[in-house]
Formats: sequence, structure tokens, C-alpha cells
Amino acid sequence: MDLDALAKMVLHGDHIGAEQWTVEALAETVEPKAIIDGALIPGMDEVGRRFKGGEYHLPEVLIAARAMKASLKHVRPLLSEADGPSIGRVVIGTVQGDLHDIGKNLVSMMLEGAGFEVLDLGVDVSPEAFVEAAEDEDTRLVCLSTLLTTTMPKIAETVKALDAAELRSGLKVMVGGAPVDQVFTDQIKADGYATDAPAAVELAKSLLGVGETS
Ligand code: B1M
Repeated sequence: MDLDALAKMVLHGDHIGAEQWTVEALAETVEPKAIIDGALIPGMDEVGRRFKGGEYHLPEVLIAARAMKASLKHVRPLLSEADGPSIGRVVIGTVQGDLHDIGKNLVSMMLEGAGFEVLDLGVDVSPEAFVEAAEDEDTRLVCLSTLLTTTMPKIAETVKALDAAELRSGLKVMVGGAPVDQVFTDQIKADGYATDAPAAVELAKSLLGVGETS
């Protein structure tokens, strides 16, 4: 089956087509990894490029991510150890006191589409819960999101908790969300900050040294 067709369905946000294509392809024994590497990642990479170039805006990114997810839900359970490790395990969540999750979900979906293994802790996540998830030795990146100025201190608190648990040498911390900026990121000594979901994917790759996007 033509992997390029699925990449285009993702690019154009055709979630019904993407799901149908995937079910049929898997029935025809197309390799799950080929679907990810040959269609979902290139499709979402192109979405990122178009967003960066101003051709796509948030709605197009959201519907593309939905199409990617519609395919991924059939592919993910079939991935085996033989398919090799993901490019990195990422823990993501909205910090304690904050229930906003639309942007965080978008970041999470795009990271998955880019090949990361994502553990999404949800919303209102305590520093302790982030630490617990980060203690898994496979975790390479912790992503902290918030939309409220009142919960920005919880980002700082979570970074401190990761420091106190002596986990920072083995992993990176990325922060994001509307009130967060580079000054804040530097103040709390996080490793990086991204303004939107495509930028978060690029930053995640660069923080983990897993290749550049063009
Ligand atoms: Co709330 N809310 N809200 N809200 N809400 C805002 C954020 C607010 C700016 C509205 C306003 O007053 N103009 C304001 C915050 C003010 C401030 O603190 N400066 C606000 C407030 C005050 C509140 C309540 C306190 C209201 C109340 O109850 N009095 C309350 C808080 C509840 C709580 O969390 N404890 C509340 C509640 C809600 C709803 C539940 C109704 C709903 C959330 C639904 C949900 O998320 N499931 C909601 C919504 C929808 C919004 C607005 C309208 C939209 C947010 C959104 O989803 N944007 C928002 C106003 C606005 O932004 N226009 C507002 C779309 C989303 C795709 O963008 O989340 O920015 P965003 O994510 C982007 C980037 O920020 C970035 O990438 C994303 C995708 O490109 N990004 C990251 C996000 N996380 C990242 C992490 C990264 C990297 C990038 O790396 C780790």
C-alpha cells in the first residue's frame, strides 16, 4: 500500500481515511513501523514545516494531529521490541492546580507522531507525580505545561523536585504554555522552552540530540 497516501491524509486532516487506510494496511501485513516511519512522521513533519512557514494555523495542526492519532491507535499496540526502541521516552503533564489540557494534548500528540514514546500524566499533576514518572530510567525528557500565571510557580517547584531527586543529569526538562517565556525558563533553570507544538517537537529532538528537522 502507498504510504504516501497516508502521509497526505494526515497532512490534510482526513482522520476517517487515515484510520481506514491503517486498518486495511495492517490486514495486508504492512509493518507497523513502516506506517510510522514512512507516513505518520513525514506527514506530521510536513505539518510542522507548513505551520512554521505560516501556511498552516492551529486548526489545521489540530485536525492533522487527530488524523495521525486515528492511525497511531491501531499501530501502537502492534509495535514490538523487534521494532527497536522509540527515539526517547517523554513524560508530559499540566502542572498542579491547572486543568487546561488542549495545548498540552497537542504537544503530546505531535511528540508521538514524531516517534517519541509519550507518557501523558494528564492535568493537575503534582511535582511528586512528575518525579515518580521521571524515575523510570528510560525517561529522557520531562515536559511541563501551564496556561495560568498562578501555576507558573508549580513549574519551578517541579524542576526543583527533579533536582532534589537528582534526576536532572539523566534527563532534560522542557516547559511551555502561554504565560511561559525564555526569561522564566532561564530563571528556573529548565533546559528549554517552546512556544507551540511543532516547536516543542523540534526542541525535544534537539535537546535529546536525535536529529534536526529542516
Ligand atoms: Co482558561 N484561562 N481558565 N479555561 N482558558 C485562559 C488560559 C485565560 C488566558 C483566559 C483569559 O482570562 N483571557 C486565563 C488565564 C489568565 C492567566 O493566568 N494569565 C484562564 C483562566 C483564568 C481560567 C480559570 C481560572 C477561569 C475561572 O475558573 N475563573 C479556569 C482555571 C481552571 C484551572 O485550570 N484550575 C479556567 C478554565 C478553563 C476551561 C476549563 C473552561 C477551558 C480549558 C479546557 C481544557 O483545556 N480542557 C479554558 C480555556 C479553553 C481557556 C482558553 C480560552 C483557551 C486555552 C486553549 O486551549 N488554547 C484560554 C484563553 C486563550 O488562550 N485565548 C484560557 C488553545 C491551545 C492549543 O493553546 O494551550 O496555549 P495553548 O497551547 C499551545 C502553546 O501554549 C504551547 O503549544 C500549544 C499548542 O501550540 N504549549 C506548549 C502548551 N503547553 C506546552 C508545553 C510545552 C511546549 C509548548 O512543552 C512542555
